[in-house]
Amino acid sequence: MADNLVTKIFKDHMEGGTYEPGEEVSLRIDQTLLQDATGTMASLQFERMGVDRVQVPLAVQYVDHNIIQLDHKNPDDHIFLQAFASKYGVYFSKPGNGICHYLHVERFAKPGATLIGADSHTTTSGALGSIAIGAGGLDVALVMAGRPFDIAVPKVVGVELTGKLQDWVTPKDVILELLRRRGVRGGAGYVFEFHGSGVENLDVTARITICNMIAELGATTGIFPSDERTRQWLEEQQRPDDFTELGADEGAEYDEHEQIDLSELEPLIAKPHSPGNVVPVSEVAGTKASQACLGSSVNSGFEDLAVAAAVLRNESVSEGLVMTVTPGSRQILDSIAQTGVYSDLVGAGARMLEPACGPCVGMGQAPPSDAVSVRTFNRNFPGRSGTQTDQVYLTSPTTAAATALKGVITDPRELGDYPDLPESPANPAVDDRQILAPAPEDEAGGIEIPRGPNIKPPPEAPELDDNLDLTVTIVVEDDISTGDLAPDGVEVMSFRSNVPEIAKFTFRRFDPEYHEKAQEMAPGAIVGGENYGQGSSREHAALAPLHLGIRAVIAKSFARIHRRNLVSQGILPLSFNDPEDYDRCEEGQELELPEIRKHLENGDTEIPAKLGGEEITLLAEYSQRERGILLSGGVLRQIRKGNEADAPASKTEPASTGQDQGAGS
Ligand code: MIC
Repeated sequence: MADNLVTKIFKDHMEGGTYEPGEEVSLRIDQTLLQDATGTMASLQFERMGVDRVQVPLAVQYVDHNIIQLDHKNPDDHIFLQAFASKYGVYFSKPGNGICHYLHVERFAKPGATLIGADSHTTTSGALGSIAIGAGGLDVALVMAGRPFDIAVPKVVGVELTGKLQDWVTPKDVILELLRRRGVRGGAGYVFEFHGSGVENLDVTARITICNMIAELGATTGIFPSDERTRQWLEEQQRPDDFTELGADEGAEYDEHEQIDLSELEPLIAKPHSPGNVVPVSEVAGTKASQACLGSSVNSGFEDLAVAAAVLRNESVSEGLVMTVTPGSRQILDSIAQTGVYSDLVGAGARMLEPACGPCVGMGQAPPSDAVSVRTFNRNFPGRSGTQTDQVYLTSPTTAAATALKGVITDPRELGDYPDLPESPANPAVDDRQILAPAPEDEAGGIEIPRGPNIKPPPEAPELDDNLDLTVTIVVEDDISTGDLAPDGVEVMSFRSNVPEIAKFTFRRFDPEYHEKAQEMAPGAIVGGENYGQGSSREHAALAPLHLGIRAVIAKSFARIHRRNLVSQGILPLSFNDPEDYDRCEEGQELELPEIRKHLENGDTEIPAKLGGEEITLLAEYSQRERGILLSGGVLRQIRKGNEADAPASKTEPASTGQDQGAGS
């Protein structure tokens, strides 16, 4: 049978289950990735699992998200993470070394490998032919402790690429085109596999851009075949042995199809406040912009920065605009320095930032109130930039550079002839000295892990009660992002290792006093619309509500990673049987879930509930594994129960490989 690439890699890594779309399978994982903003909670949870050393072939901890170091909080987190990594067998990439996604593709990703990372843009490594999936920190910690990753088999969309991009049109326009067609909910439950004659016209930097932002479709991940471009990249990265040619079998089938003729694309832009709000640049051309930000989590590769530098060479950024440039890694910074790209950008007046996520997650460079900021980043959710009244547009490096030059949003094709670009150095400066290897196992026991005063233990849910009597604490709209639950920006992100503090910012966009109200109403429920919890993987978006006493979230539909995080933390994600019941929900209403424990134990999918005294039906569509976790009150409590049950035989036995144990499994 002719398999597509996704199926091949899944089958090659399956340790249990049946390969049928929608059915859960257990995948063996080759690599894990943590970054600092998700890594502290994941590490604290890993410590509770009682494992001496990571059980996965490669685990990496990057420090890239919060390196503002406003006070002791971030640096305390960094030294905690460094010591943790050394003790437990994790590679540690120091702050300033680069953004996890770029670094992972440069130094570690491999064709045919599986990677689970506590960051939704882990998908970036699909550029090298890995199955790379974003997950919550606790899920990554479980994999680090030696468990497989349980996931419902996704459907595969085959995206056939033909032709070649025209001058000024870029790989960013390819992913924006997919977002224009399908929107931010259009990828849920799918992996996007790119194939066809146009693939060879996209280099690895281009593939990085597309795979990074596939997360914006709500997709499980995206993947390119491993071909001659991949071989070249791995050779330049001095990792030729990591290359294997990999692709779909001749005549492979896909569940759905998309076709993109690269030569027909035009420059595109996502308007505020959603990556799915895509229009041709020409439609908004002429809009005055105050800021142009290039690079960061996506579009910070050598080719991205080189084209912007060529546009700005011997020119100056517009008087009314500030431009920032963030290279993706130390290696890219070195390449742009060697080739004159750096000096062209500096000469034009761009502000050069260090290789880190930076403004992409609101870590500095917030735009002025109500101002238009044109960014090559991946998300423009309201307030993510740090300014509550921001107007953020997402676009390509060529459109951002043209805009920086003119001061108004500009279709880059208006600039005329395409400039000459410097060649990327054939041998970039590969230097792993800032990626620290862990201590040898026999020395690890003596390592003390420093814990600054801002590092607090993560909360845990209680075991599920027989009945739940809750109060609806808030009713929110469609497409709530995890940034609404645990906001971005310097102030809030410095509390990523302190759930009680970060919980004070939950839903502040709608109600700055929400945290107090929720605690008064506890135990509580949240009511949401479609795609609840879209965006990031941050499990703080589940941990903060948990701390505030939330026991259930009822929504029309959930974003994949956030739904999984709710389950892992013992919060019930429920959906409406009749979506019109959403309209009857009001803050302060009572929500009764009688005999909820029994319903979960029985495997019932339709749950009777009372909302404000009226009977409604809710859907509890869980796998057996998920029921076990929810009954136990979250994964950690479930593991402890399992360990206690095993205690006479092996008291210190860690969470070993195998399915989660629990009442339902
Ligand atoms: C993002 O782009 O939203 C982030 C910040 O990288 C998050 C991770 C986090 O919130 O720590 C993500 O994508 O998962």
